[in-house]
Amino acid sequence: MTHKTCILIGAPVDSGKERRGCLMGPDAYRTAGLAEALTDLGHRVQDMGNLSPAAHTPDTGEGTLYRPNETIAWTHRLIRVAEDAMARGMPIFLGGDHALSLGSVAGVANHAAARERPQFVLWLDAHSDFHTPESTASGNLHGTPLGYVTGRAGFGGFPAITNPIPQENICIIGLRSVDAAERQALQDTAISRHDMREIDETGIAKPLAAFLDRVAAANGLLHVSLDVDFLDPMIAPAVGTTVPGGATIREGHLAMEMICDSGLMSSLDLVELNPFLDDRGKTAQVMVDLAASALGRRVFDRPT
Ligand code: 5AB
Ligand code: MN
Ligand code: MN
Ligand code: MN
Repeated sequence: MTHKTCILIGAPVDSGKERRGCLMGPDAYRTAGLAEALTDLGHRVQDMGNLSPAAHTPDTGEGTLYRPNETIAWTHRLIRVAEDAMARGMPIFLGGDHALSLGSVAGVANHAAARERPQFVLWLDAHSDFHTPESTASGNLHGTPLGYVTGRAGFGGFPAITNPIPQENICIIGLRSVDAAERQALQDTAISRHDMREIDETGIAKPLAAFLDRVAAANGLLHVSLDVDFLDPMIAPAVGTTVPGGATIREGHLAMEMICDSGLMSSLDLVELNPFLDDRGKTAQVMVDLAASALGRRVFDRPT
């Protein structure tokens, strides 16, 4: 693969849900050797360190949403950082919980629109994250990024979405926990959705290859958002929202290798790692290994 400038962006967002600990994620990825793994593959690596949210009024704890002001402030900050980083290389957002993707995805979409390229999003997650602040029952905004970036109503107070991601440009793989309100809202969308039953029946390669073909045919940019809970909790326990029956190591690596072979990935989120819940760093290591696979690591040189 061609060598990239990987821009590591520490985004210790921890406001997207009540259970704390995702703020330690960026340093866990560094400790597990992410920069070294990418450098060994021949990439240039720039680490921007850890960001903080824009200035904001402290959250009061009133209302149904958990820490909205802080998440809004992160969104402002990350949109700008994502736009800047896209002009310089391939941003890799080190989460932080999935609320960071309100900003990362909105920002990369702005960049794509300025370059007149269609933006595509691959969402690897047990959940669909398609809530709005009005539909969420938990009040946890890490369940809303796909709702936000597709331009759903109900995000008053958040930065306005200038370049919504078209529904047909989104593919979710790994689903096994979708709330009734999300299911209802997703029903009438063109978002491609692949649950674990489908993966069990047909394998992960089929829906992923079909999506990557669509991205390539449209000359699109591809943002990959990898939620730790896409993986089975047996191999990736360090996440607050474990759901049994997730992707295996083999499915995870196959997906990343196919993404690598496509040459399409232009930005990446590594989200929801909670090192406080990890088992001797094993989840951080799995996530680093998957990122390395997406950027060219091969355990075996296949004859062509
Ligand atoms: B994650 C749930 N749908 O809204 C909610 O981990 C879970 O970023 C959201 O995918 C999970 O609280 C958000 C029950
Ligand atoms: Mn998620
Ligand atoms: Mn999830
Ligand atoms: Mn989660």
